[in-house]
Amino acid sequence: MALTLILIGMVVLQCAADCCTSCSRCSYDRSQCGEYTKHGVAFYAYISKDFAISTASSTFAFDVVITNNGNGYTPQTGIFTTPISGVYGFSWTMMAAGTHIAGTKGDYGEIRTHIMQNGIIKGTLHVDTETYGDDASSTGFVILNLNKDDTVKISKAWIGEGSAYSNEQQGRWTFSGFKIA
Ligand SMILES: [Ca+2]
Repeated sequence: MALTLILIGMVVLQCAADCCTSCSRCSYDRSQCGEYTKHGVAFYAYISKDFAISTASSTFAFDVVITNNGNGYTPQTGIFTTPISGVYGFSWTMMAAGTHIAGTKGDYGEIRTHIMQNGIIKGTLHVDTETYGDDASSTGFVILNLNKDDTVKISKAWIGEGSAYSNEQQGRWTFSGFKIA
């Protein structure tokens, strides 16, 4: 009897876990799937300060987290790890500076970025300014089919030059995403 109850309990627990990613496998109450169904999967983060583009690491770590429902985004690495399979939208914004605000010299801000799914390029943005006081900004949006544990990140695609703004006055670098369906 006890063994039967344990086995039933294990099946129910397994069923609950599966139903957060594949509800067709059992008739479990999805309200028990916790935050995935209560608040969806959605994140928004930005970079906290201006920086020299040439010294930026290969993956941008958007260090200030405003929203992180489902805890898919990790600010220390800049990587979103898909908590539940589905269709997702992602947006990112970058801002090149027409000043040397981060201590750079020579040409003003220029940078190209890729949005990567599991290391594969899914989108590209490029900004460039050559004139003092003339800034450049660009925003991209992509829709991706993601499996659980797929990773999405913003990568530096080229060494770049000059400074980047990320502040309250001139604008910020941002990275956001959300589950559509
Ligand atoms: Ca430039």
